[in-house]
Amino acid sequence: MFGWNGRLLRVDLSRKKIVIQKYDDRLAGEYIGGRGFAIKILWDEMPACVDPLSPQNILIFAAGPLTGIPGPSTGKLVVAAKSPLTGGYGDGNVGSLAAVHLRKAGYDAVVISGSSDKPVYLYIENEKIEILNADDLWGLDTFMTERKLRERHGGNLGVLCIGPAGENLVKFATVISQEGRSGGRPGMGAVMGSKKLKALVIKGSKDIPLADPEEYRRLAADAYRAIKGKPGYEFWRRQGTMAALQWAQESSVLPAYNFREGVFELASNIDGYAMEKVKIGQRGCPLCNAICGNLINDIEGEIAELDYENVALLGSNIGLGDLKKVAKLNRLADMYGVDTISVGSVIAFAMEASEKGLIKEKIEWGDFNVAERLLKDIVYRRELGDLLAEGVKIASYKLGGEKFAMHVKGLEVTGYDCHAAPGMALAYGTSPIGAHHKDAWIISWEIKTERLGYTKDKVYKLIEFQRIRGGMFEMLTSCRLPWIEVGFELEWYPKLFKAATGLSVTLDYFFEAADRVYSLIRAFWIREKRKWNRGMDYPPKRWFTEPLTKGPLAGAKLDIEKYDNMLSWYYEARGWDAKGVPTRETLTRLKLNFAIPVLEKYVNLH
Ligand code: PTT
Ligand code: SF4
Repeated sequence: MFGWNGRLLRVDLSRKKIVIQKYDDRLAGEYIGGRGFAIKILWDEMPACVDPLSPQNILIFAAGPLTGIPGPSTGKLVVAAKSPLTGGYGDGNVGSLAAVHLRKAGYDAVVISGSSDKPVYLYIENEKIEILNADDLWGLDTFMTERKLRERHGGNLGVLCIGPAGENLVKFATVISQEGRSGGRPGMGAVMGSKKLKALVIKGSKDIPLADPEEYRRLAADAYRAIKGKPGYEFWRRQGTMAALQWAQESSVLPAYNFREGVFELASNIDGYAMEKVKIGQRGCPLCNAICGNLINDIEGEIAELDYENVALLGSNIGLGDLKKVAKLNRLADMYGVDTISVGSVIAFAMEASEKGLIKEKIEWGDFNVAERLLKDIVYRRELGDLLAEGVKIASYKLGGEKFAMHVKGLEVTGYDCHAAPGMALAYGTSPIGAHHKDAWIISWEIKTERLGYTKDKVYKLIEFQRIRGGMFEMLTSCRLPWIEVGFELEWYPKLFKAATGLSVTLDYFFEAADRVYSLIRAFWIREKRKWNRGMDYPPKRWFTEPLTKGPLAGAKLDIEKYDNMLSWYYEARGWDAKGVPTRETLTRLKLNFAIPVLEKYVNLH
């Protein structure tokens, strides 16, 4: 086997048992890596309907066959588990030296089951695997944790860790690396916390087996050059994802005031150009030559890293138009290990709930001090923060306000308002983890084409994006931004894949595996929820019921019947029935026959 290491590292924290396991070639051939490995392992090994915060949940860190091999943006891995926020499949993609070291240590994934009774961290150095005491790390923020572990074990290694949010089981706690890379929005940090696992420290020194190392090196060097030569490269290095803010404002899709509006009167204070004026540096993931994390000094003079989503959700969406204050909220989220998008969304929800009298406390839009206090109260589960730490869906059940609870399947919506973007609304509705744009950021294409149309073309384009982004990139675990943002062609990936694995494939190979993974993730949701209906694939009510009142698209809202039509076309194109359940024919075609007897228990399979 080339490209893949062919080994999984299994750690049972309850029994303190460590096993290095060779896996079947078919797992690599049919599921490739990353998200593909994660869903297959969860399906096969996690008992149905377990509490996501119980020892029976399985936490997986999975890389792909290109991960860690010097080549464009291969320094990332997928972290996955059953989500405590949604109760369905959850994952995230985090850039980290840990991804590189995991592969150099000779593993493609770490599979963690059980839970420890005392705080521990996992130390992996090639074949030396230890479960070490973490009493002195418990309670520390993620910056401090990583610094301490580096002091203890040396600098040349990778760390993935949680902060107090993960320890306190905040449902949208994430896993953090390198003081600013964050992954696992649907509460992967809380799953780690429930296992009392503070960190993974990974140090690898082996060569990753390559089918044609010379060819790989040549291709990778050409590929890096190709990225650098793209016309958009220089601007990307200047602004990174922050360039999206001005575009979002001009396109009326910038979330403002809990997604009530798509424009924000103070947008120019927090956009990419405002950021450039105070930018002090850049940070990024390993093995990337298009690094995109923008560093500025926050309101306290501390270094903070900014991305579009963070600024949209902790800025315009809570009515805050001061970049240095937004940067402080962003830094705190990274330090405590909590997702910026969900925390911004629950704060916005609290502001609107206060405005509407659902909670007594006066919480004004744009009030930085209250936002900061709420963020800390969420992390430490104090007072109202304890409820908000459950996510916007549960908070709205308890407080009222379901009409303005901005989530899909329990995961809070990322940075794109969809009052006037039906294709993006469908992307959120059908994303396999809840309202995330990572699988299909169709909105830019949609705005350039027939923006307000509810067309079959849009549905097909959406599936094409899901195959590329949610499929190929999440299985390879390579960063998709050089492709979508800088114009690095997709055709490079089968070439790099061949030099790494020796397998000659076309892009269709990745897309077929993507379809398999999408249908298996859907089967997982049905198994865990024990029922399914099309309502699960709907975006938040607000976009159908309350039109935009500001900006050039004032008056726009989604049409529910037309959305429902698009959803039917989507199901048909995926080979799912009218309720969104994969049919027997689809499951058989995608080599998922093993899911048929399981699904038959819960739904009427067609
Ligand atoms: C991703 C989500 C995003 S999407 C952002 S900003 W973005 C937020 N970033 C957070 C953060 O920062 N700190 C924090 N405490 N919480 C955060 N939550 C939010 O998490 C990230 C980049 C970005 S920046 C994007 S688009 C791309 N995402 C990729 C992806 O999903 N897959 C892939 N193959 N490549 C990707 N490349 C880009 O990576 P989640 P990162 Mg992220 C500070 O994790 O759970 O998927 O949510 O990983 O290493 O930080 O890189 O405008
Ligand atoms: Fe990381 Fe940005 Fe590079 Fe992607 S483009 S690998 S997110 S630094």
